[in-house]
Order: sequence, then C-alpha cells, then structure tokens
Amino acid sequence: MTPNGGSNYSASSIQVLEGLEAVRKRPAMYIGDISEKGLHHLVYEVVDNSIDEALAGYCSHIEVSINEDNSITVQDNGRGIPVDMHEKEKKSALEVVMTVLHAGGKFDKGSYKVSGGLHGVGVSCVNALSRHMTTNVFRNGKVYQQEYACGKPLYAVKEVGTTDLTGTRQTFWPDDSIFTVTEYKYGILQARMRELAYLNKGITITLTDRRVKEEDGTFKQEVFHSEEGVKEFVRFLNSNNTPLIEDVIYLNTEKQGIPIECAIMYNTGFRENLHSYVNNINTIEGGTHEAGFRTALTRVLKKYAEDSKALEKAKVEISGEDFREGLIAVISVKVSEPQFEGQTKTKLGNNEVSGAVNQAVGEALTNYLEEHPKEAKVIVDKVVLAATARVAARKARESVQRKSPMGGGGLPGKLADCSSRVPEECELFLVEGDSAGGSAKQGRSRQFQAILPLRGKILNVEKAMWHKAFESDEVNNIIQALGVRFGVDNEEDSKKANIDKLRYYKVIIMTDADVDGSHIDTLIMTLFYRYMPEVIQGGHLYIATPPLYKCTKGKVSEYCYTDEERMAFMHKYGDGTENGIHTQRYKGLGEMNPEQLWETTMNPETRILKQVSIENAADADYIFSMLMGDDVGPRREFIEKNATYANIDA
Ligand code: 0RA
Repeated sequence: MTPNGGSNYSASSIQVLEGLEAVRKRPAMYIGDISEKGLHHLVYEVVDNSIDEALAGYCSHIEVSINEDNSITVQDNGRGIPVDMHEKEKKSALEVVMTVLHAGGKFDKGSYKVSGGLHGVGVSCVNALSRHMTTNVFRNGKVYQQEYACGKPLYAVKEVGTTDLTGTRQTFWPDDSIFTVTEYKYGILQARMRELAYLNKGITITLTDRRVKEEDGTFKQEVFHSEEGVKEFVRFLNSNNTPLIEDVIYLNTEKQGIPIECAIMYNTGFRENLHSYVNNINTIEGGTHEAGFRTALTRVLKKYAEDSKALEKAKVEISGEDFREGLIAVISVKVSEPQFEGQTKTKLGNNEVSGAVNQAVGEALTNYLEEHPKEAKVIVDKVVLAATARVAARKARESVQRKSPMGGGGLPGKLADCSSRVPEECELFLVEGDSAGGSAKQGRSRQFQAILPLRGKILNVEKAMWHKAFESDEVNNIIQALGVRFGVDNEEDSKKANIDKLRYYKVIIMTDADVDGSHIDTLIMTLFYRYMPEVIQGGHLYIATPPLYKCTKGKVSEYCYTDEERMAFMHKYGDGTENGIHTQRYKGLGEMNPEQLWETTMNPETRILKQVSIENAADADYIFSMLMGDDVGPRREFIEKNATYANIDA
C-alpha cells in the first residue's frame, strides 16, 4: 500500500485514502454498486477467501447461510486466519486482515491469489460496509473472536472457547444506510455457488436459506459439488438442448505456467455459447483467452475439413463463425497477474494467454478428431450446413435491400418516432398490441418518447435458425428502429451486433400485466439476449410496470402496482375489507386512456421501470434455453416457482 520510494507525505496520505472510511464514502468504487448487485457481491468477496484457501489445498468445505434477518454466514474448514501479532501493525493478524484494505494475507508473489471477485477488494471492504460483523477463527484448538461495527473493532481479538475444528467463520449484517436493497435473493447466490463448485472441482459448497422452511421442517438447502469440473458444467448448460454428439471434448492442462481447463460440446442449435472465466471471474467481454480458443477451433476444424475433402464437395467458403454454430463451451484459466480491460473490466488483456490457450485447445481437439472419426464427420457436416445457410441468408438479405428504395436503412412504417435525435435522452417503447400502441402514441411526450407497436407474440428466436429472425417483420422492425447493425465489426462474425448507432438509450418493453404479457416480455428479452446482448449489457433494456389496480375512497384515489399496495390502501382508508373502497382492476394497457397510461407507466417522474440485467450469464443461458425449449416439465416447474401473475387471473 505504501508506494516504493514515495515521500512520507504521499505514503501516509495514500494510507488515509485507502482506509475503510473511503470504502464507506464511495462504496460503488469498491463493490460496483450499492443495489442488489453490490449486496450480493459482499458474499462473493467473503467466499472468495475460502476458495483461495481451498485452492491452496487446505479447505474442502464452505458453508454459506442466508440467516433469518438477512445477515450472511460463511464458514470454511481451512487453516483459519492467523491470529498472532502482526509485527508492523502491533495487532493481531486477524484484525489487520479485517480492517486494512487489501491486507488479504496472501499477496506475496509466487502463491497467487487465483480467485477474487470482480473487484477483488477483500474482506475488509465487506466489514466496512456492514453495520456489524463477527469473525470466529478455529485454530490451535481454540476459538478466537472479534466483532466490528462499520469496520471498527469493538474489542481486541479474544479467546472464547476450545475446539477440535480448524477454519474461519464470518457473519455480517450489510449496512442498510448504505445499501438500497438489503434482502438477499436465493437464486442469485445459488447461481454463483453452483458456478464456483463447477469451476473449482472437488470443493463442496453448501447453501442454506434460514428464512425458508421445507415441508419436513428443515431449512432450504442445496449442496454444490463437482468431481468433473467444467466438463460437468458444460453438460449442465447443455441439458436443455439436444446434443449433436454425446461426447464432451475436455482438457485440463497447464501451458507456459497457465492452468487451462476447457470443455466443448456441440448441440443441434444455431447459437454460439462460449462462457469464459479468468480466476473464477466471468469474462463477459472476452479477451485473449477467448481469442486463443477461437483461433484453435477454426484452425483445427478447418484443417480437418480440408483434409477430409468435405469443403470441396460443398463448394462454399467457410468462415470462422460457421465452426461455432451449436457450440457450447466453458473455458477457465488461472492467471497470476491478470490485466482486466473493457467497459466492465471483464476483458482479459494478457497477450501470453492467447498462445497458451490456442496450443492447449488445438492439441486436445486434434487428438479428439483423430480418435473419433464418426463424431468428427458429424461436426464437419454441421459446419458445412452452417456455411451454406449463412451464404443463402446473405444473398436473400442483399436482394431485399436492393429492392427497397431506402437501401434497407429506412425506419419501419409503424414507428411513431420522437423529435429528439439525442440517443441519451430518447426512449423507445415496444408496446403489445395496436390499441395500446395507439394510447401510448397519444399519451407520450413526443419530444423524447417513440412508440413501436408489436402485433402479438414475436418469433421465438431460441428455436429458429439465425437468419429466420431477419425474415420476421416484427423482429426486423425492432432492429431497424434501434439502429443496430450486424457483422460490421468483423467479417468472421456476421452475428455480432454493433450498437454504436443505437438511437434510443432506453428501450422499454410495455405489455399487459397478465400471463400473455409476461410471455411477450420473455420473447422480446430472448431476442435481445441472443441477438443483441450488448443492449442489455449497456443497461439499455427495461420493462415498464403498469399498475394492477386503481383504488378509490371518496376523493382519494391511488394506483397500486402490487397486491401489497392494494392491501395497504385498504388498511389506510378502510377497515381492511373491500366495503366502501372502489377497486378498478386493470386487465390490460388498452383499458387505460392515454392520460392514465402516461401518468402511471410512461411519465419518468412517476413510473416504475425495471432494468433488465444479466447477473450470471451461464445461469441466464440455461434458463433461456429451458424457458424457450421443447421440454415442458422443467419449464412448468420454473414458471410455477417464479410466477408473479399466477394469482391475478385465477
Ligand atoms: C493467510 C494465512 C493463512 C490462512 C489464511 C490467510 C486464511 C484466510 C481466510 C479467509 C477465509 N478463510 C480463510 N482461511 C485461511 C494460514 C497461515 C498458516 O496457517 O500457516
């Protein structure tokens, strides 16, 4: 923390800046944000320390609990954080770890800290952002304890008992004066713990929700453990798709000192799904490890296809992307000093990684193809088919664009555009149905709000070949209105969306608050997730929240967006029953006149917008392929568990 050769002044000032007060003043700088994401990030920070202990070979089990009061406990069976005196600081090492920023204890070179959340800020940050934290260390046959308030120790580390165990237990209560949300979501932690178990094979992670009792009286609990690592991960991710070949192509090796684990499957679908990780961090912006992977895949498959004369017969030019249709893969590398770049700092920059991955994947793939000629032929046939379809689609698109007087670049006729041309202030509403579209057109602010009515359910792009989406009017209208262009960045990737010319920085899905409406929401979100994830990643996609009720008592009337709000109104203005209070139930957007629609759902001053985000890309991938797939069983189960509207239409 003290810069080499720095003057005393700068050394001490940096230390002051790096104190825990700084974390409390600018929490977002350390954990990303202070809403749901940041709240869950606290758990990841604490768990990461235990993962490091496990990767060092000293810990096999990590228990994570959401407690009844929304505090979190993380316990591991590692060596326990050392409690002896820290020479320089004249304090227990435990206190230093808990109260000094970046004093993780393992920053000596050589033993690299391989895990470490996106921000990698350490447990002291969690302590600073918790109104209370309790640490117990089980070590030397003794139990040690220290407690903190907002990061400040309440007493020196003390012995509180004896034990046979070793390990560390952390319990923290996130500070509700800092976080805008303090309720933990099981599903978010579940997705991350599952992912961590797959990425670190052999470790057992238990997740318990003490707020929820099962029918047998025990708490809700899941155990995550994988013996096969990313090989099992890719099977899990592919479980809602039909595999093209049953095998998983798998490698677990080290090249140039870089541990590389990778698993590859092909399915009968048309999308490419590459999930990459560096030190357990999901690198959604890609980087050198992904580049190495793609280069190897193209190089090896192309050579195999050429040697087998399959390409000559097909008479099409193969492009890199053709090798990735139906590909589903996980690549996980451990890099000792990772350089993270890009907008969200999730793009790996280290050049040496590209060659290492290229070599590792190349060798494994070459071996696999040589040893499995039948499967190799199935893959190559699929590649040829992909190339043929891509070329045919391009020809069709070019002929359509030539016919159109606007050269293909015009805006859709159904779009009621806004007058502003400043994307930052412009909003596009995607509205279910022509009648609601009409109300929205009348009710909107013409200056910055544009309306695009959609006729009913749009194409389910999850099940369609790539170019089919562009043959659908509704989908084309959305793409044209947005100004999104495909394949302009790289000839090898005609599927990549470019949003540099995005015409609206807020794209708002506005549908009825019923089952059909939520289905349309899902279809539109799938379109964005699969074709234009950049729009979601950029924070541009939102869902409008129309009210469910208008409750009136005498002269007072209020819009209610949830059943809880309606109950609250009845308690406030009535005797808790429906006598005397008039409740109007809105079944659809069309029942509201333009003024009401503006007031309740479109006016930035009063509306509620939900921002669509991808918390966990692997989990989102799994859920979308399940929701939009052929298998009815898991879909029904998911919808029953997550149904918001279930009680409304009953
Ligand atoms: C530094 C040194 C040693 C253990 C740890 C850190 C450690 C930290 C955490 C945080 C959560 N769980 C943890 N488990 C261990 C061990 C030094 C030694 O025993 O030689």
